[in-house]
Amino acid sequence: MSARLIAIGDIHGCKLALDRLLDTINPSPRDTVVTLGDYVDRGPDSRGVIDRLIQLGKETRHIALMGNHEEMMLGVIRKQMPHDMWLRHGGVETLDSYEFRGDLDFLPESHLEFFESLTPFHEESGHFFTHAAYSPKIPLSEQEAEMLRWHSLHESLPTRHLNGKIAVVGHTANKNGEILDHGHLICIDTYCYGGGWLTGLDVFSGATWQASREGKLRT
Ligand SMILES: [Mn+2]
Repeated sequence: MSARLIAIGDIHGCKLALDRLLDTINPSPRDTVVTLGDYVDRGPDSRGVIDRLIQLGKETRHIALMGNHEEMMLGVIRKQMPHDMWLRHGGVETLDSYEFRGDLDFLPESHLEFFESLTPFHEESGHFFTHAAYSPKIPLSEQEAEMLRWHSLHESLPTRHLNGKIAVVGHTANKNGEILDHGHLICIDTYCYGGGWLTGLDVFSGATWQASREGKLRT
């Protein structure tokens, strides 16, 4: 089997969905899996999701992007941001999953290492990957965090990036559960925590996999 380049959308604590998706995709050491960020918050088991992603890095080549939710959480842990915005956006569920008792030091060392290793974008062959969006006329290495991690496609849809490659992003939830494909830009946030699906996409073959928050595969 030839190596695959697989993107996985916004997980948001949906561990059962992630388990089912990875069991089905069954990535090999020769495959690459790019997770697009927003691993934590809103869903029930952020801690379990991070455990599984750390394990994934031992099974395949795993590229883990940072989402705006990891940015918020790290901002609070590093005391660089007030906590209220994070808590309003699902941080309470993350703290519950870590059995938070009031100490900001709640992350296990391996998890802190994982969060600190997250990357802002990934570029490979004819594709590039960001959490949310990008500025089409600015090189990827010079993009603002605001565009990479916060920009909603409902506000505006970027035109093709100057690198000519196809963008694969998450962040803007497609609440109907379907992948949004504009040709030059594909959004695979299909609203898993809210009743849609967690989506995996092999960008070379176009193969897709989807699993629900309860861990049921879409057939
Ligand atoms: Mn997001």
